[in-house]
Amino acid sequence: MGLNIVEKILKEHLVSGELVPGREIAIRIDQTLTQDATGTMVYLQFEAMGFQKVRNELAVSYVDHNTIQIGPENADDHLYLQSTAAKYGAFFSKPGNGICHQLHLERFGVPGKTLLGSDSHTPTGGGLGMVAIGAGGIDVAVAMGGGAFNLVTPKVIKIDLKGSLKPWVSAKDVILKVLDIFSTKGNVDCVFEYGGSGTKHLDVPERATITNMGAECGVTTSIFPSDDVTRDFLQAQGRIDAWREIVADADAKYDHIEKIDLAELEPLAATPHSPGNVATVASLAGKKVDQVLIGSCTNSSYRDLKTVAKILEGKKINPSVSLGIAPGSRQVLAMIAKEGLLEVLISAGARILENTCGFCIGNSMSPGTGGVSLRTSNRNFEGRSGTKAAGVYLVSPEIAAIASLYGRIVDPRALEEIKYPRVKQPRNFDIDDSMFIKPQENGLQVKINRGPNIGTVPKNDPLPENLTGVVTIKVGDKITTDHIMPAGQRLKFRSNIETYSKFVFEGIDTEFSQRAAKNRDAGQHNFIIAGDSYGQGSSREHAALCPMYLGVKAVVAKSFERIHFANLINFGIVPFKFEKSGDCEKVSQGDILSIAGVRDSIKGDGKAILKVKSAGKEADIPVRVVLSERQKDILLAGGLLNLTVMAVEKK
Ligand code: MIC
Ligand code: SF4
Repeated sequence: MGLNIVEKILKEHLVSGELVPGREIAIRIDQTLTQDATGTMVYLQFEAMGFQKVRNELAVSYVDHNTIQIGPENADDHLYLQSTAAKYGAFFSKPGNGICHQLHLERFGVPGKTLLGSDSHTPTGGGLGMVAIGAGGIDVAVAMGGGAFNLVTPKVIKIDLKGSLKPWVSAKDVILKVLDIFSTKGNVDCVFEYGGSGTKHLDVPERATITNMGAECGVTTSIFPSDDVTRDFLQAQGRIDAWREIVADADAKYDHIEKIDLAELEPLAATPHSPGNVATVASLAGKKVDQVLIGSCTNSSYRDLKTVAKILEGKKINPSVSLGIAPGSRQVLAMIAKEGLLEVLISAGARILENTCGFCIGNSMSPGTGGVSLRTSNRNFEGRSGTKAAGVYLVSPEIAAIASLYGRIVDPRALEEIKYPRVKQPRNFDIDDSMFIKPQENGLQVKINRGPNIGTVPKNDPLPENLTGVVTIKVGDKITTDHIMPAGQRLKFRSNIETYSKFVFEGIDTEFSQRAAKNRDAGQHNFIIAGDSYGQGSSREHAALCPMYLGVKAVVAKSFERIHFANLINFGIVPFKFEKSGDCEKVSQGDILSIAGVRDSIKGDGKAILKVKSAGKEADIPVRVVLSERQKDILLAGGLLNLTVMAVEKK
């Protein structure tokens, strides 16, 4: 029987288990990437687990999230990361080099390889035909130590593309269409595999825009074939040797096939406050816009910025708009500078921003109160921009550029005064790898630079026999890890769990952290009750690590998203699901809860009874957590760190 692309690559990397959808497998990880906001914890855990050297083929430590450097914290992190990369054998990408996903695509990605990254947009590498997966930091630390990565064998959904995009419609509209079809929930343990005759009309950066934002659907990853288009990209990056063809067999099987005719798509936007709220640009036309931001790992390639420059050429932006542009990498910035396009952007009135995550993670360029911000990034969760009372719309670079000229949303297909600039991939990209620092030969002698912002990894106790405590918070559906663990102005505390944990759920309930710490200190366990799709969005393991530090022992939800589910287990928090989702309504914040014999239930089939007590209310609610044997061991040990340290000590 023929194989699809995902099966081919997983088969080549299988360490244990069977490739049967729904079953847990372990795969070998060739490449890893980390970024500074999650990376400090990755390296702290790598050290705490007793690893001496990076053992996978390639590890790259990028600095792209925290580059604002107000106060010493960010710089402390950078120095720590530079010294750990040198000591343990990773490449170090200096701040200013660019955004991890764009850089990895340009300089390191290899078709057919596996890539594990401590960032949810790692699937950007799927644009090059890699199985590229986002994970919690500790899973990446294990992979860097040579360990396998465990995942549920995904169902493979084929997205069959035909035709080609019309003027003013671009890759962003393809993925917004996919989000419109599949939404942001219910796609856990699936992969989108793109195929069909339409793929040959999308270049690698366009494919990467599409695979990048598959993360918003909650799929494990997204992937394109490695074909002539891939070869041309690698050739233009001076890396033709990295190319190999990987296409699906003609008789490959899929769990589902979704057909999209590229020629039928129109410009789309995601409206506040979810990437899944998709509307046509035509239906939003006329909406006044205050801010336009172009960049992020989704849409900051040479193609994107050149398109924007061609639209703005010879024109001035609308006086009421603030336009910010952040190139994805130094390569992109250098190329648009050399070709005079940077000058075009500057004279149009754009603010040129550093080539980092910047505005996307809310640590700069927050819009004004009540403002409307049009962005080419991938997430528009409430408050992520740094302004809760702002509306963020996600659009293509084309729609963003046009809006910056008119001061409102415009469907450009009807415009006669501006011709659509179709930008082609250059024959050769500019190559200058001088901001990558290679692993050092005598690395082990390097002294680690541990400034005061570099904390330690908090310890957890093994899971107790019984859980008793209170519902410290009850939240609704689609709670993102941005809700749980805000980034933006709090981002600089990522390496310091004691301080960072003061901000857990800050945007929803400013007193959560104090309440939880008080319960913990009184010997009570904290419970979180949640609705559907708990833990959407980023991979930040801090959304499990900080609650663990505050004494949270269980989250009981209607359903969970993949990375966060794994992170909760990795930090010894039991992710129970309601057996009947309607039971969620029977539990309220402040209720007294208990689960007797939780260790036995974990050892067995994961079924347990959640006893609820509060004034005038008593209920026994069936809950369950379905776990692999490996996950059971992790939870019983109180987390992956405890388990790995135990295993290393035994050796
Ligand atoms: C994001 O886009 O939310 C981030 C910031 O890149 C996160 C990682 C983090 O929180 O550091 C992600 O996507 O995983
Ligand atoms: Fe950075 Fe934004 Fe991409 Fe996350 S989504 S890696 S914050 S650019």
